[in-house]
Amino acid sequence: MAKRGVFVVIEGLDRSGKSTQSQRLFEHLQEKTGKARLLKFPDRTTAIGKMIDGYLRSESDLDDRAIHLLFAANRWECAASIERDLLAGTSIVCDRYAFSGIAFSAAKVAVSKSSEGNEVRESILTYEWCKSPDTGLPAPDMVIFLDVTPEVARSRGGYGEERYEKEETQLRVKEQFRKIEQDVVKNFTGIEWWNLDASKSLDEISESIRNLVALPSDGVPANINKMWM
Ligand code: NYM
Ligand code: MG
Repeated sequence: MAKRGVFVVIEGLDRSGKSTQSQRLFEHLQEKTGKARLLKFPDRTTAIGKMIDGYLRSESDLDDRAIHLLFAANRWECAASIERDLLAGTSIVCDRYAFSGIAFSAAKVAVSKSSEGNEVRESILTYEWCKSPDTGLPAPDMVIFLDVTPEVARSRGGYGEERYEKEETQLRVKEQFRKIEQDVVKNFTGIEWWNLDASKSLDEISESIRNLVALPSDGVPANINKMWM
């Protein structure tokens, strides 16, 4: 296995258990290798992150394209340090990344009424447009998607108060994640995509994640791929 760290992204809908599992994987890698870093996007602590936080809490309104670019900029703020740490042998666990960026933005729809009075939903941003601002970011070695049904999410206390935390939105976001998965599997062989059933117990999921991360199919390649390139 090459010396560089492994870059693992944990993705999923809201309430899928990403944050708990990211924390656990981070602790596991820290214990095993002594060199691990936990990241979370959006990183609400930076100046850009504070703008994102205000938007998510509906304290501010922003144009759909503007907020999409802010989410991407929030990742670019970290890009150089991610590369540096990976090359220095530190493994990175990241709670959401560019995949959430596409899924939540491409899922946005404008609702209008047809001449017959039916509700019509039209996408606001295209999939390709949503991809472009993240192009060139360091790409992870693997994405672990925690797959949760709306029923399970509801049984965990339902969604919160933030923007996007509605069942109708989450279903559309899930469709976008499926599209991203197909795109990754077909076109970006440097990124392994795994789906895990997130309705299982926390311990079962942690164990599956540890097994996946212990066995990247061919070890960690020395180079770092670029997102969507
Ligand atoms: N989100 C997250 C986006 O819309 N675009 C992005 O690029 C990222 C990283 O922000 N509903 C959305 C997904 C979530 C929300 O994330 C906040 P979290 O993990 O609940 O703090
Ligand atoms: Mg959330």
